[in-house]
Amino acid sequence: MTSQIVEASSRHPKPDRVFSYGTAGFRMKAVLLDAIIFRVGLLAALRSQKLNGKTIGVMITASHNVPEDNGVKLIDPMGEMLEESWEAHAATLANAATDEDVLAIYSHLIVSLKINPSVPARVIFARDTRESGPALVASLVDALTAVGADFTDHGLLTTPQLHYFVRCINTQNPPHTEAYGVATEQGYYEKIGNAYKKLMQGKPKQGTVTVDCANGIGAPKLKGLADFIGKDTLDIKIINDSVDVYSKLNYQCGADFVKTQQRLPPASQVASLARCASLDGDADRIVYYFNDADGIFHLLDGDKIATLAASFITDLVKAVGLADFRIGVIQSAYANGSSTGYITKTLSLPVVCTPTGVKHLHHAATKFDCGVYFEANGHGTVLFSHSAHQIIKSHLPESPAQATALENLRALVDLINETVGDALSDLLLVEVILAHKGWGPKEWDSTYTDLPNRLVRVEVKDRTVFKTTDAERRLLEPTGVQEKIDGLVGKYKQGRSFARASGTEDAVRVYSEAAERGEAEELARLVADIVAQF
Ligand code: G16
Repeated sequence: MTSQIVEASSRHPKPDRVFSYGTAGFRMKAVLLDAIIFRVGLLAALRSQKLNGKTIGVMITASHNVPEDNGVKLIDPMGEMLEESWEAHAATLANAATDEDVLAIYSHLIVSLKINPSVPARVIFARDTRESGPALVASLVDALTAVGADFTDHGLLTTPQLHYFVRCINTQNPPHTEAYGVATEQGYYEKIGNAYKKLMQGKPKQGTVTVDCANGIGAPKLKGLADFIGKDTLDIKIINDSVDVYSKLNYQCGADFVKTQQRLPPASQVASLARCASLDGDADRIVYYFNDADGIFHLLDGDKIATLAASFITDLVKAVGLADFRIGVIQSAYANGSSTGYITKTLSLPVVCTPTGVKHLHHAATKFDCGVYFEANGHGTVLFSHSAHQIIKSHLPESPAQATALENLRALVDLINETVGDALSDLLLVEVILAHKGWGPKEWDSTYTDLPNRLVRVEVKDRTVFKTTDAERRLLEPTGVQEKIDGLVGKYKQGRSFARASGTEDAVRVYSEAAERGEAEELARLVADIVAQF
């Protein structure tokens, strides 16, 4: 096998640069990725062998990035992101200078991680709709073939669908007692679609929801889900579904566009107060929004989804009669200050702040019976702990009202994709909650008022010089920069601002909020000016 690895590796020469495993795996211009994908294939096989042949997922996507980019993320057996300690192994392999070095590092990992190379490796993979996808799949297959791994190509899937498949496969046999579902697209549609139908029984129609699919993989998959559910229960209009025109992916549309531009995607033609939502390129993020009667745009972002879900679950758990059930909300530094205040003061729930990246939020959410985690950009889900699952499954209701609430809670657990943020599952979750509360987007929006905020992308010479602390809310380096930001922030009422290097794009992100829109804009501009000097 050793000669196969060197020979196969020689077909995937490494460009002369340093690669790092970022917020969501490796992500860059697709033309640079061939060698990385090959080496990630080697690592996926090792990861599976280390975990005794459990199935590992490899998703080829660059999510919200521009069409010319691509990327790769690894999925661990329960559908969660790759364990953090292995990110360093991924980076070491990715940066091996020669084909012989690739083999040497691969062999070293077998020894140092005590991997039994005779254990069969099992890997499944999928990709989003990008033009560069098929060639990168070929690089991955080359690696998996070289090491004799057992693999399945699932073609085009959303990222969360692949996460779901991985968990289904790894939980289908004993000793697992909680099979997650059937590892097919039909199985996915049935699990979340049936749960949605159950939760919508007897609820009045809410009018059409218009969903912008960012011209990505979410479009055909949402159509599949909507067809399964049926028009009578899910009244949906899909826009931006041109998956065959590669250049349109995420262009003037999608969750990232709407969140950063704070306006409707141009293709969206909707009446005032109509519910709208946007997915991103691999359908793991969603934001809602609407135009009010005066034509003013209102964003219902990840914070608003988190607060909606947390308040609904709190009420449902009370209605079921579950005592001592700990619900918590996990956010990142981008969470609007008003949302954090609303969660702690109005909902009386604890809030945890972690660095950016769902891998961090997901981990923190596991510490609660029910952890609701969302990044403001719309990436998130809800987790129920193992014991919460058991309690919900075995609880005996003491009244008809408790029995109904319990049925709803059980259906809600099925509706939610607990492996990772899933725009399709989150869309149905929001639709269910609004229907149960009898709310339109205006009522939802009025729960609290966001502080005016601004998110700016700043291109710099070298983003790696920006080092942060305190869940990325403060800069340690370059020296002196944080003091300058503090000096500016102090001048604005309710001012807050931070800068951090993106882990998915070659840029630094600056976030600011303040009591007045003009002030939030000005603060962001001034901080961006400081950052741009590096
Ligand atoms: C990825 C991560 C998210 C993160 C986003 C932006 O999203 O999964 O957790 O918020 O990148 O990260 P950064 O600010 O470091 O660029 P996606 O949807 O692009 O996979």
